[in-house]
Amino acid sequence: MLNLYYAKGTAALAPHIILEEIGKEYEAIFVDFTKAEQTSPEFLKLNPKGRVPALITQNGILTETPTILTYLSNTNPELSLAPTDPFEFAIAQSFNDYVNSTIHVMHAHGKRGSRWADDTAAHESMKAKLTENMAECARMIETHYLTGPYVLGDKFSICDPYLYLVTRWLSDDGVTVDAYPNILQHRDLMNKRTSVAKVIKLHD
Ligand SMILES: N[C@@H](CCC(=O)N[C@@H](CS)C(=O)NCC(=O)O)C(=O)O
Repeated sequence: MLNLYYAKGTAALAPHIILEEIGKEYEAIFVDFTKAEQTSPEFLKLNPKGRVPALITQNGILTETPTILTYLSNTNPELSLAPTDPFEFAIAQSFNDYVNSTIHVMHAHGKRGSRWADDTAAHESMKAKLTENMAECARMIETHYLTGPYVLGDKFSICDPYLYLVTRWLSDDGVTVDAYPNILQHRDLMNKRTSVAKVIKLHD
């Protein structure tokens, strides 16, 4: 059985939704950031990065959201959660990598500035650019990545819960999501899924 370590409002939401979509037995284990459990010796023994998501599989631990999403899709091929055509699959990876390497990092500049600088004035400076930078990410998704109604077109895939998470982060970071009709439509579509309705309660 798979174990997913998660915390509220984090990137773990994306694989959490996919685990529900898959419908097999799994355990979601809450890591309480308010108690700094992600840096406890027990958790660091599992994941030395001190981050979530972390997925424990029968072969060992997996970290990095796009990796976990791809693993879940590859181990459940009958559900077609990612394209099989190499180019189409690369497009899916391009989106998930963009979220992981650019959007997530940008979002972290809001509350986790101490990763990049010790100077509190620098933290404020990073925060001051947050909405502008996240709005640029929203524009890139709206005009470049999001084919619609799902990220890759007509079919739900491992990209969709990741965009759903980003849409929440956009609002948190002061971006007016209403200005992006495709993203808005995507959020509404995702809100109708049973998997999302079930999992979101644990992340709010
Ligand atoms: N690139 C990693 C980033 C993981 C990450 O930074 N997760 C955040 C939550 S969204 C975290 O665990 N933060 C804990 C901390 O900063 O102490 C991934 O996508 O899995």
